[in-house]
Amino acid sequence: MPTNLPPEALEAEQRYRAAQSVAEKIACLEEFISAIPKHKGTDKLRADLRKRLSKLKSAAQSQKKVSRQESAFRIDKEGAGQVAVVGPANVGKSALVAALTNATPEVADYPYTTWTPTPGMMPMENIQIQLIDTPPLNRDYVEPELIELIRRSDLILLVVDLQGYPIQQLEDTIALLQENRIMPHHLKDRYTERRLLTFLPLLVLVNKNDDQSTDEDFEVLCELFEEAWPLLPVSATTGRNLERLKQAVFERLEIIRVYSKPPGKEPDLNAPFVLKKGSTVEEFAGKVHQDFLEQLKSARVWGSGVYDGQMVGRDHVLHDGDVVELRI
Ligand SMILES: Nc1nc2c(ncn2[C@@H]2O[C@H](COP(=O)(O)OP(=O)(O)O)[C@@H](O)[C@H]2O)c(=O)[nH]1
Ligand SMILES: [Mg+2]
Repeated sequence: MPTNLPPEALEAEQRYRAAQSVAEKIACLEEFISAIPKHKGTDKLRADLRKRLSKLKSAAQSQKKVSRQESAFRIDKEGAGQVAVVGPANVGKSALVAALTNATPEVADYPYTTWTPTPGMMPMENIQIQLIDTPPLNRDYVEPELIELIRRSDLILLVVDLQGYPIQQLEDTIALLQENRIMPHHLKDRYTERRLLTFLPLLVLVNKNDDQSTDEDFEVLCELFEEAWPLLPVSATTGRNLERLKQAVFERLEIIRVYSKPPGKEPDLNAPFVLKKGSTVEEFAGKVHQDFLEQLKSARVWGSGVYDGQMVGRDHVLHDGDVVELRI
């Protein structure tokens, strides 16, 4: 670095070196470059600094792209499944996510406490399922990013308030989802033209069923809706039926847990591999390791529908709780 730079250039250089953010660095570097006198002795320095400037600018560009992807509504899937907890305001979505997961979304008795989605992990026996607390779904304004979040999820938990207007809440929310081409999976047969539709399993949580005093209200709701919708009465406040809720979520995700057993050793029953229901030995092998998938010679299974340690082929269908020994 030539030492014969004018003081304003040296000052600009110092500011550039002290800059914290990329944007600040770019601004200071531009200032620094323009403060350097243009002559042969500074040609190389100016060329080097301009190169650095263009690198910084492209870094800033890609940072922008990344932050667009990192919208609060884009939540990476974690655990055995991603479950969107949706519904109108004040029905107890945040309270349920707080009661079931490690997350601490704000719960309050006025509407619109929740503006951005909050994910949390719900333990279910030996696996973890991701629940996402979401802002209220209502007709005044439907946030397109919220619809896309729901569309990407594996299961919808539609929450209604038994002490409020559960019938209306259920009908309105279903209508809103359907208008956005998100359809309950159990009604798939009704649709012949399915190309633009997303079918998702759905479970209705009838929240604020705190104790026996509201059971009758739930019975009424059942008479109206039981045939059309799977309803589960719960209470975030008293914890009523939350264990049943976890089981129901696991079942509706249609997943199975399969354990890998190294030859001559015991399987690790705390570390299941999670697969879609109906998965085969081959698909399990692919989950365990690419090498197993390619070089699988034989497999033995302990579990449902087989005798202990039975040899099976690649297309043998596995069940929840099966133990598999892969050999290559
Ligand atoms: N009695 C009763 N109140 C609840 C229950 N769950 C939530 N609440 C209350 O309902 C209000 C709204 O809850 P919140 O979780 O913020 O609703 P959200 O807008 O759907 O997220 C709060 O005052 C909660 O304390 C419940 O199971 N029983
Ligand atoms: Mg909320």
